[in-house]
Amino acid sequence: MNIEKEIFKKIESYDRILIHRHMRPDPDAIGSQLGLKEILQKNFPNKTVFAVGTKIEGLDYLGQMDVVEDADYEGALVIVTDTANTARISDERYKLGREWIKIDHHPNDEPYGDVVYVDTNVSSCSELVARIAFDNGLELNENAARLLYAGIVGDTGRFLYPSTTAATLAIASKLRAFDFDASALLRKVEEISIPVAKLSGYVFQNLEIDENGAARVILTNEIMKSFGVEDYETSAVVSIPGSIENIHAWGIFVQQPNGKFRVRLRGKDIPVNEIAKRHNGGGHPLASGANAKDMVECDEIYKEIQEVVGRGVKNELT
Ligand SMILES: [Mn+2]
Repeated sequence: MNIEKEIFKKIESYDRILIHRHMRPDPDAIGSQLGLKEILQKNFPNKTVFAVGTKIEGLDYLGQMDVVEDADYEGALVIVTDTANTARISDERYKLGREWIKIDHHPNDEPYGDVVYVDTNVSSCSELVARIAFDNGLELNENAARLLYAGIVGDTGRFLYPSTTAATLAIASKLRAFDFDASALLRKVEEISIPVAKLSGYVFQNLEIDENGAARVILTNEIMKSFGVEDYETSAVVSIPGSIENIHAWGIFVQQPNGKFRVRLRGKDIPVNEIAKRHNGGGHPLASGANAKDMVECDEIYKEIQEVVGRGVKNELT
């Protein structure tokens, strides 16, 4: 059976559907989750649909999570969007449903769920949800279009990254035809606070760049405290090195309250996800996350970035 048909068969057979997404959400996690919720509510008005997950810091303009009880999962269908592995699912109660479905665009290293629908060729999970909706003749409303558009904009860096295809733009165009203020939405997606603006200055000033174009910056607890910035706000500075000439790949090392480091790895044109996998993480070829227990491991990771960049640059030249 066609996988989309299989998903709709499941959706049709349940009265209650709970949609989860990943921890530390970004616009694509929220956009795909809440966009799907809007679409299901509009097209299946007799079903109860909830969006579940921890409070969404800084993304309130997209929407809110629902408050649910454990009992709501009884005999219910769970759908998880934009989440590569179960460890990253926000709110562990996803386990309480009767059946579950994975809808995602990350490499399918952990194919969890009764139905697994992963397409790594789309820019974002929001693009995938929109495509499913359009291809199956589902109706959208303004808010669903706004949410999915925000997700696509977020994951493509405003249509900058190579994951932006002709199909992405065709879907974005269909979404944009709905009556919402896309300009105001994009400004909101890109908006940063004054403390984060000042932290951005720090990143530009202190970025270590090697001769091949590998780069890193380390944001210790002390530095973040001095700027009055919380961990979740640092996502806004991750793309900064990508705007600098000759930089190919980089890492942003953010210390956590427990002293360990969360590492965001990015490549402009050189994959970094193998490095992430070696250090307790994973993700897309050009956008991954890893973990480092201390400064020694941070240095190891940076060395590995330097190696892949060095190799990449050399291959280009020979
Ligand atoms: Mn995504």
